[in-house]
Amino acid sequence: MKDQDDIESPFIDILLYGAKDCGRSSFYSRYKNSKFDNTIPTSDQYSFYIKNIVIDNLDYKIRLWDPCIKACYTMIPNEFYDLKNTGILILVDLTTYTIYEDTARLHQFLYLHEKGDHCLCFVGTKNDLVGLRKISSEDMLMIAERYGIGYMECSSLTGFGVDECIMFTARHIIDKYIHIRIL
Ligand SMILES: Nc1nc2c(ncn2[C@@H]2O[C@H](COP(=O)(O)OP(=O)(O)OP(=O)(O)O)[C@@H](O)[C@H]2O)c(=O)[nH]1
Ligand SMILES: [Mg+2]
Repeated sequence: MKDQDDIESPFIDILLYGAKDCGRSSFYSRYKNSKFDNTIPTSDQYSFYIKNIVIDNLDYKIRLWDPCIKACYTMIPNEFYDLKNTGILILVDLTTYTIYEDTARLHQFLYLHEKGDHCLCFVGTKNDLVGLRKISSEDMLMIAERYGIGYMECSSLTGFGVDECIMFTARHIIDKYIHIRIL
């Protein structure tokens, strides 16, 4: 029988979703390397990065996914759907009107996923670009409320909010899926 120390820490899988240039790879790189890289090319294949974290004295492995962009939207790898403890961060570039222009695709995406087994959260990106901002926090909060999911903001350039988005989602996943299985 395995003793407590041998039990492998569970994976928490978090995928970054969003339109081209919404800032997925910069978010990924900030979380991975704790710095901003403005030389990242368009993602043509998916990457993932694993970080060990401790939440409430328990060990977990965060696996962050940066999927590739196909045509003009994120292509979610099939492998992701076979996983158990998953969350999807829907990245919205606050310096464009994409969220208003692409509502059909967003509706379809949320329709496919809201009743699925993923925790969802909107994340407004590039919030350091105050002068270029097109969408206010209030507008984003209203959109998120309409869909019944959470909203956070971040900047991969300054680092503001990036770790918090991951921790918030990880806690949500732990409460929703992992605790339920343990009980
Ligand atoms: N000022 C600022 N620029 C950002 C931020 N995040 C990303 N960018 C810039 O926005 C552009 C797109 O960022 P990426 O991280 O490559 O976006 P992506 O969603 O991975 O793009 P694709 O893979 O091409 O779809 C790049 O020029 C980044 O330097 C941010 O937080 N602040
Ligand atoms: Mg990319």
